[in-house]
Amino acid sequence: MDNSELNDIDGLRGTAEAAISAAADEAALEQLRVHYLGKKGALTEQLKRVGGLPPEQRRSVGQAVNAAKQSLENRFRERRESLQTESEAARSAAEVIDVTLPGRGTGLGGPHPITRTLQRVEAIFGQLGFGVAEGPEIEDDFHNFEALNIPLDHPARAMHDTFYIDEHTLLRTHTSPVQIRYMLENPPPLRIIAPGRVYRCDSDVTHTAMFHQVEGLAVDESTTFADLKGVLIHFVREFFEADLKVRFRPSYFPFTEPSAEVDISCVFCSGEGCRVCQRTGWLEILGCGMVHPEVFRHTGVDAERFRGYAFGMGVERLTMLRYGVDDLRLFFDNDLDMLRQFR
Ligand code: 2U9
Repeated sequence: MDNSELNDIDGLRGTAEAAISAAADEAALEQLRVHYLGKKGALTEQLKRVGGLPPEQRRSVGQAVNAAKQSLENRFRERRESLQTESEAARSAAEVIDVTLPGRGTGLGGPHPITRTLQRVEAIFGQLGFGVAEGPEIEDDFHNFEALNIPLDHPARAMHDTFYIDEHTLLRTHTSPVQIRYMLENPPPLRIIAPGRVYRCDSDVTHTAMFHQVEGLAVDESTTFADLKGVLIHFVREFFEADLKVRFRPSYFPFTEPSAEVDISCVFCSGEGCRVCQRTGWLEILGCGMVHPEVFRHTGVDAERFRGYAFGMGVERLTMLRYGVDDLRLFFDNDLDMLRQFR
């Protein structure tokens, strides 16, 4: 028997095995497979030649080619599997998350300055026994005006610059309708504050069409103007954390009688007189009074038996005075450099 055919096959197999072991990746391996085992591959060509050999050689050469083919196929499969394992390992090594690395920063936000003021006001009155009441921002004529002793022909209607939705429906111009609703549903004694958004069709440098108010209402059998003074003086000193002077000036509101406006000694110049207080030494910060009997009549409260006081203040103004913000519009621009200062 001629051994040269068998030697050729062994040689081919040896070269192929070395190349398989050296293949760097799956693509290179696939190229090798085509080269040796593909339709026109080296080993395939050998197999095709078997038929042309002398009969006594066919069997042994055929068996040798088939054995080589079988063995190379196994080598290819093993090498492919190990290359896949390697590349999988490399990929997961690259994806590893180092949980010990410092974080990127969480970008914590904070409450808006108006929210902070509302929280302070609610906390101070909360300690005095006032609950928080809320109501709709879209109101009707009765709750926003009529029940507050502001009839249709009252000049105060014009002062309110109302946004009307239709003849009887409007955006509330103050939070007073909240107290009206509360009195209609709850018998006295009562002590509530009503914080929230209000709307007036009026905007310039010192007015925005939407702003915030906190109003308060206390009704009991023996409530007096002296109680009102005590509560408000306590409130402003707590709110500004200063031993401010407070004065009550007679004023007029349709829903209170008597009525007063409250000034505090200027928080910027301690009453010396400066640009903010227009050299007066005083800053006006709220309005108040004893609930008008007409308001009690509209809400079913016995005005012979009960009396009450009420007050109202603008939240933007309180916030500007407490934090020294000199432009109202800064509250509504949502500029992060501004807001971050309140974190
Ligand atoms: C009821 C009865 C009486 C609420 C009051 C004021 C005085 C007042 C202004 C302050 C600045 C509004 O934000 S502002 O423009 N408010 O001066 N508010 S007494 O009186 C009421 C409320 C509800 C049932």
